[in-house]
Amino acid sequence: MNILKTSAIALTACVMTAGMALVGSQAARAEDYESFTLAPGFRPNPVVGTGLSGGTRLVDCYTNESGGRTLVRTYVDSANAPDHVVTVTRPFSNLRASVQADGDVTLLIDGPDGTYCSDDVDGLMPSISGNWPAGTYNIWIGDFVGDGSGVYRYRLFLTQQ
Ligand SMILES: [Ca+2]
Repeated sequence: MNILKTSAIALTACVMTAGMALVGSQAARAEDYESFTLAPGFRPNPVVGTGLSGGTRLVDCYTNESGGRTLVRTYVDSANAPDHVVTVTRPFSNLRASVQADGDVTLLIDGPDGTYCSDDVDGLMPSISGNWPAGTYNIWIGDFVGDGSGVYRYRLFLTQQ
């Protein structure tokens, strides 16, 4: 009887936690925000980074995803705190950065040859592919909430194509 009661309470707590996740305040995990050093032929392919989207810094960036130049106003973490730092030691002819998350997220990449931005390529999920010169890339996963406590848990995939 007592065991049953305890289980019911534990289940209620789980449901409440899942509900609260929808309004943010998720906790980061030890494995989040990993940095990567990549060269063509890396294994495993893709490598996967994790973390929580968004931040309180509003960034204006532009995509060409809708057939024309489109402004994306997205919230990311501060300029000196990228979610992931990717060091490319030899250039890639075709590397893709893509994100999967539970909500509408964005992808911002500041690399040696410029700044790139993506919002909705695969549904609401962003993706940026092309040639990546050698150098250091700062990557932020943004959203449209502007809540610094971490809104959507995401997975970032870096895939050599
Ligand atoms: Ca999006």
